[in-house]
Amino acid sequence: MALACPLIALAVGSVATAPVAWGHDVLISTSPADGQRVGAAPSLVTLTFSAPVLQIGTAVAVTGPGGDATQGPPAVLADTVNQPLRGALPPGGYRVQWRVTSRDGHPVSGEFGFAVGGAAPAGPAASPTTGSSPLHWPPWVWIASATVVVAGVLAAALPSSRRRRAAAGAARSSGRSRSRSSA
Ligand SMILES: [Cu+2]
Repeated sequence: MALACPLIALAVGSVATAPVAWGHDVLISTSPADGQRVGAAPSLVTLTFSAPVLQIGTAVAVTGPGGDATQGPPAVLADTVNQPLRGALPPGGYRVQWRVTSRDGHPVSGEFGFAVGGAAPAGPAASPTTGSSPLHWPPWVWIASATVVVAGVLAAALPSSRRRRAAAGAARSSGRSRSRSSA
């Protein structure tokens, strides 16, 4: 049981923390907006979330005709993330790929595009996507997987004598059914 106890604790713990998965933050708006065409190159890309996000794990990549368009790291200010851009960005389509850490500790990510000058925006004009984290499985998945883990641990922890008896019983019954079917 020395191995079994930590496994059971892990399974029970994952069920207990599962409801937290429903509280992650979402992207509310961006500047420039997804699909927007701006006349002059912006000096910042701003992302606004539904609640303050954590400082750790924030990443914003902005790529355009000249490659990487960012200048320095993103700044997290409560529910807003500002990514400074290089000066004199060439006209064309720009693609923004972002990732932040929600208050509940889960990563949230997505991408969008905007254009500088007359060019078409780069990237999908789709709504922001949420990174697929295993922590965002619905609760029933957690309960089912935890049940399987606990059942497996209990089966492995059965005294070997009981398992031998059970195996012997299974062999006897399968032998009986074989002889019945051959008769
Ligand atoms: Cu979450």
